[in-house]
Amino acid sequence: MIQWFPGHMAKAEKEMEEKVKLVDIIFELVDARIPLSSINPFLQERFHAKPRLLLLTKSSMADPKLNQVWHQYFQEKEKFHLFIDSIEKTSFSQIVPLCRELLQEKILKEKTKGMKERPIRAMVVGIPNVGKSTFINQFVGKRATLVGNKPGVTKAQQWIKINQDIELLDTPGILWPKFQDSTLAFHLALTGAIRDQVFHKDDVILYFLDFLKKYYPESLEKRYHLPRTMENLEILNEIARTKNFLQKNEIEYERVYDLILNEFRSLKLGRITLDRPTYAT
Ligand SMILES: Nc1nc2c(ncn2[C@@H]2O[C@H](COP(=O)(O)OP(=O)(O)O)[C@@H](O)[C@H]2O)c(=O)[nH]1
Ligand SMILES: [Mg+2]
Repeated sequence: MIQWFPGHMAKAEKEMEEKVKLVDIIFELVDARIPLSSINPFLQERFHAKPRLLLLTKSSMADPKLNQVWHQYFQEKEKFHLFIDSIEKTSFSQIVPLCRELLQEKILKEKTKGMKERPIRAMVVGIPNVGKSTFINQFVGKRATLVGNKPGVTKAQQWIKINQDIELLDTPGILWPKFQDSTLAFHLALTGAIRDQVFHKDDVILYFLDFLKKYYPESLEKRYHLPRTMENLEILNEIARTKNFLQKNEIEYERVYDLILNEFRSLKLGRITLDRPTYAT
């Protein structure tokens, strides 16, 4: 099991707590390929029931069939979720309407109090590498303007006005992933949510080969022309031989691991979703 003790995280979380107070809604970004491994189940508890919109990023990298399955799952559990892709801006136009729906009561309350209509204030949170920066850049686009500091906010905090309807904090809150079990940790490692240096690559790759054999055997066959029945070590050796990853007749396993990892991350193995709702509980 992976050991990982981030000393700076407590401080970062404290800062985030302050920021959360300033917003109407939290956009929690999760990776559509690992919706469970990348979600923070304690977010709402922690942040005083602040409304949350779950945005499943990189949905164009995830298995379309599994996107459907996950959609069903969240439909029952969490009505307010959206599959997006920040590169292609998929479903971006649905974000504000969903926010309005989620915040309906609050908006109505302010209206009946005679308060002037104001933009919804949102902030982005998520574990590393889910696409927070990419989302903010793409959501903001070119037309947005910096709003500057709000009165009463001690710490310099930039707000970006997206349009009349919504403003976004310019820096995201970084959440820490959970390592409840090794499957979860493997999924985080494969998608790049935890850096390559902190896990044992051989464990991750062996897990991934088993996973491919079970759920995506056809991509193993298509990409490497290797049968799904082949032993993992044999698979690694075969790939090394084809790619000529040999040094003085010794197989360079590190290079094979990196190749497989890169091919998964660059979609050369197809659109693959790692998390399945079966171990949802
Ligand atoms: N295809 C695709 N790639 C994405 C998406 N969002 C982020 N990425 C890629 O994922 C990587 C991490 O994104 P980044 O925004 O830096 O993540 P952050 O650590 O949460 O800020 C980058 O290589 C992005 O190009 C998305 O919606 N679709
Ligand atoms: Mg970032």
